[in-house]
Amino acid sequence: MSETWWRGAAIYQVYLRSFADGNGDGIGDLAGLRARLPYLSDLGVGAIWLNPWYPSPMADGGYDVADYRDIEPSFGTLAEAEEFIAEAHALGIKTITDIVPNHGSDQQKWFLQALEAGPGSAERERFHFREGRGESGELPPNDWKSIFGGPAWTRIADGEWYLHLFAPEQPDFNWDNPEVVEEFHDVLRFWFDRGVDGIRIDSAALLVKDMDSLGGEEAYTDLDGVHEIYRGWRRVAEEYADRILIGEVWLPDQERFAQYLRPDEMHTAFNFDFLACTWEAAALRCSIDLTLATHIPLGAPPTWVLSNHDVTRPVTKYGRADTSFSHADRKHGMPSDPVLGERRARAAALLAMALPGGLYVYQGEELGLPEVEDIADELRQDPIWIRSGRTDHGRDGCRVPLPWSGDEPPFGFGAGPTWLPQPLEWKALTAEAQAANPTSMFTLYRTGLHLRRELLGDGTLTWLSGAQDEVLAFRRESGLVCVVNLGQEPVSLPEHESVLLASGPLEGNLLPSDTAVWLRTA
Ligand code: TEU
Ligand code: CA
Repeated sequence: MSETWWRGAAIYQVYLRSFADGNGDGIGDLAGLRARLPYLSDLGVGAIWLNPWYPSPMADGGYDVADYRDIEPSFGTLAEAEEFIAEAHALGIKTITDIVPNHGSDQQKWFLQALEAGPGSAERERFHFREGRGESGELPPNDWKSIFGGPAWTRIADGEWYLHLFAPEQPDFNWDNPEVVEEFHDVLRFWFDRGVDGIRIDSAALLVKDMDSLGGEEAYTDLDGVHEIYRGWRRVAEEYADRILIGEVWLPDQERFAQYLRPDEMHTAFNFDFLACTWEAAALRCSIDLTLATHIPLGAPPTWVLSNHDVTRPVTKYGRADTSFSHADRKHGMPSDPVLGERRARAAALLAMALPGGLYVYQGEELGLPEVEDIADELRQDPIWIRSGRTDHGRDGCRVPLPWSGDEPPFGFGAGPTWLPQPLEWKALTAEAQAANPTSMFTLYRTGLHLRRELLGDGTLTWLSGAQDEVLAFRRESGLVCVVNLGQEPVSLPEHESVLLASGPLEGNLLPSDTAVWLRTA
């Protein structure tokens, strides 16, 4: 078993805009993050992944990158980013930056040059420009739909159309063009040279397009050509010591997913199957088994993700009658029982932390923040809201600035009003309030992450025989046994030496419903 840091790391996801504000403008920034590094060190994380921190018009929260080699001014400066990397390293925390290769911003230099240079130019060849259909080109080149809603094509003044799988402000690069390939190799080197330990690759399966295909996701999802791109990226990563590539690969087919993890491609990828899984023992067991079966033969460590900046917060999701997640139906407004949701989210956290491989924790997950569903419509920022014709409420509800301390907004986030308003009820959920409470979600995560470092991480698991259908029970190499009761009735604990950690109170030797426990065994 390899000892490299990333194989078993707990990676904390920082959505910078909403983490902590250092200069009081209501927007999180690098100064705020640097001031809170001791919090992350104390929490026990091994690495920090930051969502895009580059100059951006923020048409999609920074996933519309205007310059891949600089820092968004409202977040800070390149010098501050370098200081952040050094300070994290001094605390033993690795850093991971987010690269967006599928598309840039419409304000990015290359796109502005392409508009200027006109049809047929080499500048336009860096993107997907086409003439329209119809008598005067008034119809888009094909019927592809944007993932955010509406057509995937926008027409410009000279009559040509350009492709954007996401918002119109995010034109797609043409990955058949060697200039694009070279440019991103250079961007990777730029950040590796500045000391980042890993790269999270945004929308990694979407880069290659089959323009002759009539449409539907199969025209741009997981085409074979993407693998050659990541082989090139791996060669760049190998020029440096101990740097990794992490793919954002949403694919329903685990066999196809696993191809990205071949030894000459990415090191790891996010396991969204587990994130989307319902709170049911059989479904979770099946997802865990499938994940292990696809990763272990490749020698790649699995990853476990309960949330991120694109999905419904776990306490809200698990409090609903339907506990599944899908981008197509976010279940906005579906009633959620907060007590049940928190109980299950606590149990899910101990489950995810005990599984072999890497773990991702999205900021606020450790505080048990719920999805904020009552943001006023006019304050919503996610392009999905407008582009879906105000039918899909989008992702703002999991991106509300963190509550740090105090009794009222901005709860220590900064000095003034936050870019999205915080609910008044978050007074009980501040990091300060929770740190002092031994039964809080924060204390559970903190204790769990520290134990995990010592006893868990990379490796494999053995299911315990004889557990009831509604119970997940497995042993790790260190002898730690994790038991999760997803049934209605309490169940007896297996033989053990001591209880290391439980997600809720035990009833003597019984594990109550929707509760998880870590046991030390011989
Ligand atoms: O997401 C890629 C993606 O396709 C989905 O996660 C997407 O957010 C969802 O389908 C919308 O319903 C990545 C980023 O994580 C996301 O924040 C960006 O908006 C997107 O890429 C575009 O860069
Ligand atoms: Ca700020």
